[in-house]
Amino acid sequence: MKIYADPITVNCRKVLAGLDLMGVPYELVHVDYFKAEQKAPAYIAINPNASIPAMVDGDLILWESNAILQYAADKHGRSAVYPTDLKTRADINRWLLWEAAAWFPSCYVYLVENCVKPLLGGAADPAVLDSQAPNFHKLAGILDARLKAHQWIAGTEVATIADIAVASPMHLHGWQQLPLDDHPNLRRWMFDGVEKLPAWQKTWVGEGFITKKA
Ligand SMILES: N[C@@H](CCC(=O)N[C@@H](CS)C(=O)NCC(=O)O)C(=O)O
Repeated sequence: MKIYADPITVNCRKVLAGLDLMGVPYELVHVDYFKAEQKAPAYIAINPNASIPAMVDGDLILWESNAILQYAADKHGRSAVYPTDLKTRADINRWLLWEAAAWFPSCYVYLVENCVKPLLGGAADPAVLDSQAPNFHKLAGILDARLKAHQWIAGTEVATIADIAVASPMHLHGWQQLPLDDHPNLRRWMFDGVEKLPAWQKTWVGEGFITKKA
């Protein structure tokens, strides 16, 4: 299984951490995001969206990070991290869709304003952050309520691909300056749960979008 990715990005870290969580081997093909290699014709032939990540496994080409995790877990029978019982699976699928459709776009605003813009020599626009804040708190409140009753998102004994997927858009939460103070269960899950997972630590990304600790 080849994974085309740049480990610094949200959706690439998601796939790499998820594959590590499930213990599935892969070959990383580095696509340099800041060199815009995702826009090169050779890569667009794999992923016409010109976005990363993408996966090639034999004759199967797959893009969409959550679809890659679902496929890898099913192919390798990793039912602990992607349970097969009907209701738990439906619940996890729901959180994966919610992450892609609602959570990632909201967290991404903070990533762009507080990380990417300053890194490129610009400055965050407070008006953009202010206008996103109500939506962010609505979504974070939904997640916080779920985590009040559960250690992990899907109510399982161990972390699942739902935890990795939903944590990924906030992977640089400090640098993103995500307003997490009002969401204690979300904080506990992220700080004492996800960030303690070896799979998460192995795919560490720090301020400046660096992937190696000094
Ligand atoms: N829904 C897609 C989103 C992929 C995506 O947006 N990837 C970003 C990096 S996290 C990207 O490559 N964006 C293209 C660009 O900024 O040029 C997925 O989950 O795979």
